[in-house]
Amino acid sequence: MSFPKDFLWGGATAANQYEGGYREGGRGLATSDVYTGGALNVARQITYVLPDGTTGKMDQHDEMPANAKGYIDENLYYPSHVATDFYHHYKEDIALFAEMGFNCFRLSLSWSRIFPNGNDSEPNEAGLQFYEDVFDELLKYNIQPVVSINHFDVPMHLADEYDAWSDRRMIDWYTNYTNVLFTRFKDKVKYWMTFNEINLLNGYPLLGTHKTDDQTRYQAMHHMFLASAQAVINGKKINPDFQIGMMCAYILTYPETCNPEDVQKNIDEERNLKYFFSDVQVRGYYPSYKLKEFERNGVVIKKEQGDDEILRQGVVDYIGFSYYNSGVTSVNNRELTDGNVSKVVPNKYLSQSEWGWPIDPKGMRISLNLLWDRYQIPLFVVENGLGAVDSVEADGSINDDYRIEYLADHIQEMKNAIELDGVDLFGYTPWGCIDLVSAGTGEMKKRYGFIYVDLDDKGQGSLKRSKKKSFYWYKKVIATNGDDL
Ligand code: BGP
Repeated sequence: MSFPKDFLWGGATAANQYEGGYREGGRGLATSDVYTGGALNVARQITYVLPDGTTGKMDQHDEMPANAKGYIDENLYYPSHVATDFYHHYKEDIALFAEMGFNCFRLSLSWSRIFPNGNDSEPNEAGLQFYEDVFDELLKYNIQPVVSINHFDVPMHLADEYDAWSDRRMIDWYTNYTNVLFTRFKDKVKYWMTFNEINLLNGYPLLGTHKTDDQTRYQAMHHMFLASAQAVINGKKINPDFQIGMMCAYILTYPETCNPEDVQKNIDEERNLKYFFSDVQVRGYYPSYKLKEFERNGVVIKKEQGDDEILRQGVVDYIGFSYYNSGVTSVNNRELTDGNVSKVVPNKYLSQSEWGWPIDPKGMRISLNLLWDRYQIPLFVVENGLGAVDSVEADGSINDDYRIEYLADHIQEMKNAIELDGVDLFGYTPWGCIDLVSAGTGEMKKRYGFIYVDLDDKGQGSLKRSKKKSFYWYKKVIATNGDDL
């Protein structure tokens, strides 16, 4: 046996990088609307463009004039404003996903599309209707929606007024949001994930807090753990068939040498970067190593009565994780290269992507095994892929053999994990199945898709969709249930 016959094959996206329509249908502002060249660059002053080409300046929180064509900020393009415009292209895009044979599709919902301020007393019906239309369109082709409830942003109002997740009231507002989703979509969505890459969230805009010190971060994280657990508890009451997962960035790291110092450092690093988060969400309690660390560093988590019980009851059904690359840990902190999410020591055994991310297919099998051994609950690879510059040939073709090679090698290792190790892996949604804006850099030129979107780093382009070579390849992979890579 290789892939189980009901294996989920699809692709993954996120609202802030793909959806666009950022002020349409009553959507409120989100923190993702004001970061530009990547998640950490926050713009304060925005230049808007009027139909006659003249421009004006405004503060990031102001409303743009009704007749403005859009925003520019010097050379930076605002990822979430138009992005690659799923909002207006969803039917066309879903038809293309169906043509590839997807039986699932991962998308995130924009909280501020449903609750414009994040904590309004009533949801915005136009926002709910938009997602309902999207789900109906997917279901028409027998494509299961896989929903990330929150991916890398927070409604702006909550960040501005309450410093977002540092405020305990966020739990209630998130609970209200998830209750609305679960109730409205109980017959249309089975697979949910509470927070995208919870282990990477810190500061503004991702967490919506203005401070990044440990005390703020871990208190905010405590609120998120409770919000996630409460969502699991409530969701199961609304539909016991729901599968509600956590989602973490699986940052695989190897000790650089067999020096026990390197090995210990790697254990610490792995706990710090990822296991702390999955330990809480899968096991339902804080791990001892973290409690000791809090003690040493003077971090005091304010808890209320009943918190521990909620964490225990609200454990997740599965682990969704992203896997792109591995890193190396060393006690010798020499020469570090930038691998986006963490500083890594170069691994001489691996080649790298154009963005310096080490390419490590075997690391996929290793990650699956480490997660399976540690938790023994089903796994879902919800992001994986190669960010690369694609070129469109004169005849319109896009020959992305490098992407095919990367994905084939990683799928082979997923297959090995199932076949040779007995890992319970039930789905695969490679990242950015259609081109979208990069979260890490804000660029369009860093592409992951099977489907090309005509748009450049300045936001110029027709948004026309075209099929890359990898489109036909992935279609064949799905048709043969992963046998023909
Ligand atoms: C993950 C995020 C995604 C996505 C991906 C690729 O961390 O969940 O939102 O963007 O990384 O990263 P990048 O866009 O920086 O290439």
